[in-house]
Amino acid sequence: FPDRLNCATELLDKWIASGQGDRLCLQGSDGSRWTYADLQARANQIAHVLHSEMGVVPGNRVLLRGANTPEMVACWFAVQKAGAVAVATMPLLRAKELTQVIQKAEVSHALCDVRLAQELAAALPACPQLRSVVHFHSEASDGLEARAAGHSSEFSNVDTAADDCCLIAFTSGTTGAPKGTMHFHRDVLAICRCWPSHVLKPQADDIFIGSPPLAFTFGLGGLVLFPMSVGASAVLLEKASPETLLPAITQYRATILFTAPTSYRAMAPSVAQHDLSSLRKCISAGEALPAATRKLWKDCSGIELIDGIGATELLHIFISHDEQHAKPGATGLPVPGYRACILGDEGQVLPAGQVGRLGVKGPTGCRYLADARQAGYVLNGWNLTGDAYLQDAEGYFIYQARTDDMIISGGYNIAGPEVESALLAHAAVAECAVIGVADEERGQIVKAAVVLRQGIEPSPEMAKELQDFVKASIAPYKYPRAIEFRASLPRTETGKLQRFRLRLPDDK
Ligand code: 3SK
Repeated sequence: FPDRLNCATELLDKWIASGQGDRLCLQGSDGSRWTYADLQARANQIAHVLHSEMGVVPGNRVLLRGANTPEMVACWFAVQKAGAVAVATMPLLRAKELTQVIQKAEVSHALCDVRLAQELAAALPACPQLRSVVHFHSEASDGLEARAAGHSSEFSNVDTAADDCCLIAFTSGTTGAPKGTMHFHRDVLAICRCWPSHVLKPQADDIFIGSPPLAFTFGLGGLVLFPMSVGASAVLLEKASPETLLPAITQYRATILFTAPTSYRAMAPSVAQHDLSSLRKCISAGEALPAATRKLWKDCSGIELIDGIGATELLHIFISHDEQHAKPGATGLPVPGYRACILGDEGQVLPAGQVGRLGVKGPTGCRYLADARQAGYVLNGWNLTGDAYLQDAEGYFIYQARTDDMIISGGYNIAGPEVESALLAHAAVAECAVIGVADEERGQIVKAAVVLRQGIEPSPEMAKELQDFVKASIAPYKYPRAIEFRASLPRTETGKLQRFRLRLPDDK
């Protein structure tokens, strides 16, 4: 990349400059349809508001708080154009969590959907550094829409450096205090050239749709950056769930779907009731894809899932496969541009077949904002994602567990996700999570938290049936000696399972 680079110029302005501004870019749940020229004009007006009314200067951190809407995307590009740093937050965050983010990122300005204003207002007394908040989707005379209307739809983008920070994405991970990961303008463009170019291979007439929030870099890439990098369009659903996604695919004739394994599993039984003939690619990421879920989706929809593992620290997906190279149980191969290996306890590279810590290197990588945990994430230049993997003889990477999800029971190492995959193959199981719990005799025993499909009642007989089912499909010593039936499982805002919460005494 050249030394001077602004990602808004490359992803948005270039389409208008090349005479393609009237291509469809975004569709919103409210029926709105934005062309690339509409998005540029709106982002330019908002950039003026940021610069001349709110006093934003290059390098300021601007909090963005909103659901997946075209206006939210316009705000994101306006921040880039103004040379500031976007700090997008999950819509569900509460005042306490917003306070942590604002303080940690030293946020000075905010653009907030008026429907989510309450929690931000509650955070303000503890955040004196946040000087100016403007609401969007607002009819107020001092709302963003009214302010933007008074400004030109032309804006000269700030001349940023390729390695100026342009976004800070927060990850709560599955444990611990939130960490801010810093990414540069060149990182945003690098992820568009790696996984989409080599694995997804989108076309200009593709219509992207999906569930991840734009504040999660999985959603930012999948629903904004990747479609815009090829001049395609995206449907932004404010309330995406397994129930709303299927009819939306039919309604918008969507061609590329981004969502998580749990969502594919929940949607699969209803696929036949919907016209999904437009759909050509389905991407699963956000957590490990169980082989049973891959098979179920293929059986019900006829479409082979494209699996991938990414990380907020690395911005997007770094190991994946296309439909022709899918291998049940394997996440895939390093995405061109990235390298991956399996590391032993001393940091040595392990041979094929051995389980160790996944290490990744590439054009993007972990830069925590003022956080001592940086030292634990990067070893000899390898980003340690916190996943235990093995590589098979063909070089495929096969997920074992999060490094802290290994269960040691009676001297055996048992990977919780393997037991989960075995349970998920049973038709009665909607979702499950497997953890190790302390046991005097065996050190730990395998315990499964199970959510049954609607209409199936928990009972001791059902627990026994599930235990026998697991014993019949994987080594019997791995079967869950304890089963707890639950109505739901604890998850992060990005949908990741929080197994640690199942280990807390009172989590229900
Ligand atoms: O797999 C993930 O969790 C992820 C995180 C950030 C960006 C993309 C992905 C798939």
